Amino acid sequence: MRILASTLLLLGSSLIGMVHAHDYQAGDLRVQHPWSRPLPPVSPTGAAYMVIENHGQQPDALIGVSTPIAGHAELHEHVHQGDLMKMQQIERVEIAPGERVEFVPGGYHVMLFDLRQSLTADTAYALTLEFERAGELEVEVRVHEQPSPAADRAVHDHHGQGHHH
Ligand SMILES: [Cu+2]
Repeated sequence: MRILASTLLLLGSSLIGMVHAHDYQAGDLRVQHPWSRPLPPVSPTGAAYMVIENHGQQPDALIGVSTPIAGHAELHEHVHQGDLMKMQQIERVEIAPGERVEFVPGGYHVMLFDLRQSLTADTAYALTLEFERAGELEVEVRVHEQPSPAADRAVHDHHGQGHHH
């Protein structure tokens, strides 16, 4: 009985942590679960991912990123060039009203250069997002392996299907 109770407590707090404690709001924008993959300490570069939703009536755009743990941070996208995938810097990422933009491995990402702190699993760092309308928002990026993509994606796909037919 005692084991069951503590298991439920643990499960409950981790769910709360995922759904509530790690979302950020700036005006009509919601930033969900910023995260980075752990990397070996020697790695000079890294990347950060998140989901940004625009719940307002006005378009907005992510136009800048910075963090104390990197000498330099850029917005990047992956583009296909024939059979090759390469990444390149972009000036801005538009977030239209009602839209959900995912920063994921192989897609949009925040690129970190000249890391001053290694991306060690179970640590976190501050990242400042600069939005055209909503202004600056500081979020905490958590370092861990890809967050249970199966469970996450199932929810998102279901969500998407409901809105796209
Ligand atoms: Cu990149």
